[in-house]
Amino acid sequence: MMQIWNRALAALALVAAAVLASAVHAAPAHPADEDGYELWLRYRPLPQAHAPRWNTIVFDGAPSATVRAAIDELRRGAQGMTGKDLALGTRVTDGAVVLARAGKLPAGVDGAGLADLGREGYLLKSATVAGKRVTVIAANDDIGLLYGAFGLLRAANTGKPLDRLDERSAPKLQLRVLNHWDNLDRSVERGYAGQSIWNWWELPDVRDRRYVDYARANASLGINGTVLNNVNSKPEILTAPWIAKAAALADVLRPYGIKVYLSARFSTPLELKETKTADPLSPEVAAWWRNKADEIYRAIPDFGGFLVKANSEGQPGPQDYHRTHVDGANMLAAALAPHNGVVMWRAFVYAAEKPDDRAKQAYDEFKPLDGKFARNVLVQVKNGAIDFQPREPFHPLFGAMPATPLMMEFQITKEYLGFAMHMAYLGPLFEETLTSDTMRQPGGLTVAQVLEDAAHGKRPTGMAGVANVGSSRTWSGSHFDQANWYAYGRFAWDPQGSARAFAEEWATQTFARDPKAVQGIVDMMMMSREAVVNYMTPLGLHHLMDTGHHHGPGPWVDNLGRPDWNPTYYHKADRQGIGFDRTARGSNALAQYAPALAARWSDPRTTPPELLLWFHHLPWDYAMPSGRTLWAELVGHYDRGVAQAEELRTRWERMKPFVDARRYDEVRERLDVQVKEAHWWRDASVAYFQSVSGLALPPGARPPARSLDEYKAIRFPYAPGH
Ligand code: BDP
Repeated sequence: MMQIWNRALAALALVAAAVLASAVHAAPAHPADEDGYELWLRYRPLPQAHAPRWNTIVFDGAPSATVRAAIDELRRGAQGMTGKDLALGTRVTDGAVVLARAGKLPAGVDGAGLADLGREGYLLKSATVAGKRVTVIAANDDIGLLYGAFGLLRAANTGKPLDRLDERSAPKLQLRVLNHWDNLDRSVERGYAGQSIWNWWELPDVRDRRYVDYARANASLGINGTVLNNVNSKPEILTAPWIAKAAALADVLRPYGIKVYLSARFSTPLELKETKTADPLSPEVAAWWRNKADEIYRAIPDFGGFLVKANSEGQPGPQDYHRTHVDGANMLAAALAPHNGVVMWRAFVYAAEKPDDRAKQAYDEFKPLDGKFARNVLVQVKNGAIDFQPREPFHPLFGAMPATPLMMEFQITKEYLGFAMHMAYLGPLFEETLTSDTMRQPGGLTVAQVLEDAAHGKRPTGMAGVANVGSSRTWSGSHFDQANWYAYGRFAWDPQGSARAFAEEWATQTFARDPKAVQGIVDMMMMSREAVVNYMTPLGLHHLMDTGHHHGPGPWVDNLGRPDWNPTYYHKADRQGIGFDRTARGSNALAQYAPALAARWSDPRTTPPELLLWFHHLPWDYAMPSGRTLWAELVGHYDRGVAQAEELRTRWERMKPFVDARRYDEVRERLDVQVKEAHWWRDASVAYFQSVSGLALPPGARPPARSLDEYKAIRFPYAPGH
């Protein structure tokens, strides 16, 4: 009996083994689990046909730390993509990657145009040198070689033909900067990715290896500056212990071409009790800042400069002494000028005491100051006139201060677009702003052109992005939020780039090279921001988020200390209609735009529907181009947003075969949250606007799941980032 059993079991085991074996052969190899730490710098094996045939890295001379970083990255990339290490050499062989500074190009390699590419630009060329097939990375400076190395790895990683390379690239903006809103206690204002990556307590002695990976990621995009601390700054950051900490970070970041900047609190000397005032015109104060700058530059010889939030949201500034932004900025600029440092002076100012439309205040304060700032001051302007909303028209200051360098400020961390929980690829938002025509010049003048300042080549240019980087293993709090860091960096390099192209690069490098996967993921990314606009703030509505933490809907909030913090201030919904009248009949914010544009947007019929309620207060039964009433259209947008969130989840399910189980599940979990919260946003908003309009729901529209009072009662006492 026993034997029979044994034989039966053995036979069963054989069958099972055979089934298992065939299953193993039949199933596609599923990618191994990943945690996202490698970002887009994943160098996975390439199929033979596309794999680079590199075997040596040739560099003539003693490599600097920057060249060593380039060599290390090329070796890392080659190892990952081909399984082979690259030898270092000085003689050109078949399959060599030649790193060459201008003047040291191998004979026969055409370096035409290199001189025009500046310090940071590079050429990538397939060439034949002394009968050997080589790949040349050429640049005027070592940092260009590092950027070129990353460019070459990106080309390989995204399947570009490597035997016909002929690429030239140079950044169109000079300062490409991340703004960390990181506090000295390691919390992060509007941070949804854990703590600050700067471990201030352990610095300067302990230098987390992660700082190097941060530097690599930024250098791979061409980001060349980082403001280490929050714009809501503390005086201590400018004291000796913190300067030493910043200097340690600067040492780590320097080989990667990244300069360190600090946010300076305007009242620092006064608060440290080292002066009796912070008045920018006081000689004592100016001398204090000069000495401070000298002290910083002794520790950090290539220190970038100061970012300043002054007279904004309660921060101190020159106006406390009846001085102007120019007085304040130029005083700091004078302290930095001997060291070639810059001041990035923020135009994000508004005051509750002013009864005027908040959207107008930055323009009103800054436009008259055009041309008065010192040469090393950039005025840093948010993309829109309110505050990083899911959609805003471009800020009217762009194009309106032709004699002042304007620097763009985007927010990469998604304070108003679902934190790190909702998928919202910001590429289309960046692109929409950058391609907007300010109409300030015959033939057009886009925001990107204003930033590039083509007409005045000699002045500094730049772009800032409020970072979404933290201590989270994924860096950005979620896998897809990494794409926003990526796209920001690529747009800072080329403000005329394309959101879709950047998404394709990112998805290919980050997730999978299969064209079906890339197409599927990119399509999701490209629809995701509009989905958020639809279920949060459609048709030009804005700032409807709940108080303080800005998580979830709060269109009913009307009890805050300042009127311009209340959502009711922004939507102005009543029994008759909805929207902010910014035409001549209302706040006339439209007059801040070029006349031709103001004329176009002053008529609701010629205002793009996506900006309609930003500029117009309209009756609920206003007839939309679709033939529906405004009310029906509004509810329709909320419904579409919910459907799009659901669509994102369905599309992700189709990506399952292409993505490792861990990242698949982690994204999927968040998409479940997004669907749930899209419903919440839609239902709470519809319930509220219905209570105001008193209108019945359009035919077929689903009634909100809960009562308005239930939505109003929801609280989030420990929401992150606040
Ligand atoms: C708002 C944020 C606030 C920032 C402010 C700013 O809610 O935390 O301090 O912008 O940019 O969006 O200064």
